[in-house]
Amino acid sequence: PAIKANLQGDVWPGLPKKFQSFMFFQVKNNAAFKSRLKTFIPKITTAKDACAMNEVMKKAKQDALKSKTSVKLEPLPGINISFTSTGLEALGAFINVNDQALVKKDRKLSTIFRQKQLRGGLFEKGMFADLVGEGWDTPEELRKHYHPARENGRAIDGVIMVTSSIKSDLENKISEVKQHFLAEEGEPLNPDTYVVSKDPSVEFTFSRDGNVRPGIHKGKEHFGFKDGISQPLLEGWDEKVPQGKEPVATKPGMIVCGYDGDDMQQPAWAKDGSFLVFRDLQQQVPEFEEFMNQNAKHAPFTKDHPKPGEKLAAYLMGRWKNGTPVDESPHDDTNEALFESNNFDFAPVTEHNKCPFAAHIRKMRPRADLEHDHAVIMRRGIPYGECVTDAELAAKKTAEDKERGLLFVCYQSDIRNGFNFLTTRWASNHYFPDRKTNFVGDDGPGIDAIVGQRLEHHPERTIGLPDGQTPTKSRMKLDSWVYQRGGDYFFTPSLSALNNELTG
Ligand code: N7H
Repeated sequence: PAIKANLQGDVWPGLPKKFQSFMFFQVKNNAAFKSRLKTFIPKITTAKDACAMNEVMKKAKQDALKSKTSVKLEPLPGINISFTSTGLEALGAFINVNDQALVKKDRKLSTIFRQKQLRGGLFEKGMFADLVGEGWDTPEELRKHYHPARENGRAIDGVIMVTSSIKSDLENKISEVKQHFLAEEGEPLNPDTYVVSKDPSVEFTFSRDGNVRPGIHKGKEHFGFKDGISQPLLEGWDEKVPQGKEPVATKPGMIVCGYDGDDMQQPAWAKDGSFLVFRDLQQQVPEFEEFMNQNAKHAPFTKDHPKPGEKLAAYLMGRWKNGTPVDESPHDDTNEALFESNNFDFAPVTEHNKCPFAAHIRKMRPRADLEHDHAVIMRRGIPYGECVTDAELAAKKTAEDKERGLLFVCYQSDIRNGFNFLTTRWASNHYFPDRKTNFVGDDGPGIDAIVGQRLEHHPERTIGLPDGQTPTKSRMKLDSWVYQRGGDYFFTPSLSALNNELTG
């Protein structure tokens, strides 16, 4: 099948969304789930549908510009579905290769299962075993919602993502999804009055809701930075973007299974699928602001700057809050032409006089720091929670009853070489980007201030800051403002795999 009709739309080109609900589920009755899933497939939003929806949005924006009115909001609802390894197991399409009893019982069967098995051990392990197992995450946090201790292992079998530009429309879609999987067979479609089956196919165990921030905060995450500026452009899939907004192109196989750039040699049914990582990341906004205001005076580059706290925040991020790259404009964020610029690569990469080596965007996409991109992700997250209040800012502390952050989502063809690599080998590793020797002391460029995590034997959380000297003498001790609250590893199959291997 043509790629666009076979790929789920959130992977690429992305679903337009103002509101998004992540409905996590456990499979309760394998056979019922399989048959309900079969009839659910036509409701899934493909890449082709998403391209058409993006065109509608583009046109609405153009019309609004022409007629000088506000953009007419269309609901443009989207639905995608992804599974953990236990979810695929429930559909009989994945088997735990560590199931030695089965391997012994039927060698032939186990060979068939092995051929069907998705390669990439982290998917099978899940986020809890991976990140708690290695000591990065604390079990208490992950257990709260996502991994309540369950005798028989993993707590989540899959997630249905529902998106829309209009809240009431999102709510209707959620009810439709629930009815589809929960109602007695043959119930007429009426999400308000259906009778829940005595033996439902799944249980929706919990959900997480995100929304694009309203008004002037639109497009900005909770710390106030413009987000969604830089994404890998897939070679041959994405149109070329205008000069000055051009990130390094990426082989489609880095993101979507079965294409040039995917070395995983997955079974044929994985083609046009992608691995999804979901991570619930809480942000402490007043604490972040307070740190910047207090510590800006110790930064080497804030003298005489009108907004010292903002400048320090920009250096930790690699972009100013309005998107201006520090590499292109280290002292000033007023040139509108740079607000969404991707026209930089940190070269010359041995000099440390503009963007810090360990700034968030540099750690996460090192551009010229590496000879070629070898770990790339497609980000599709959405903020959650209320905006920070004036009272919290005045108190310099997140209120006890408030939680806000990012429902982080990314896609890749290999979790180890994507999310896991970026988090553990780059963000949390003080010595990356490597081959930077011009520091005083041995602690390298430093930790990613936003998402770097620390193991006990690691150096304390510090970052090297450009100070006009070689070697750099200035290091700043950092706090943490982003806390993991749980998540998991999923696979987002193609429409043909859903139709054949998973429900056939
Ligand atoms: Fe990051 N932020 O708003 O503070 N991120 N990020 N991220 N991030 C980026 O360029 C943020 C997180 C990447 O191509 C921007 O579009 C926050 C994780 C990558 O130049 C901003 C959180 C991971 C890029 C933020 C968070 C990444 C990127 C600049 C958590 C991966 C693109 C906007 C709460 C494991 C780099 C832009 C490039 C950019 C923020 C998490 C990765 C503003 C708040 C967990 C690859």
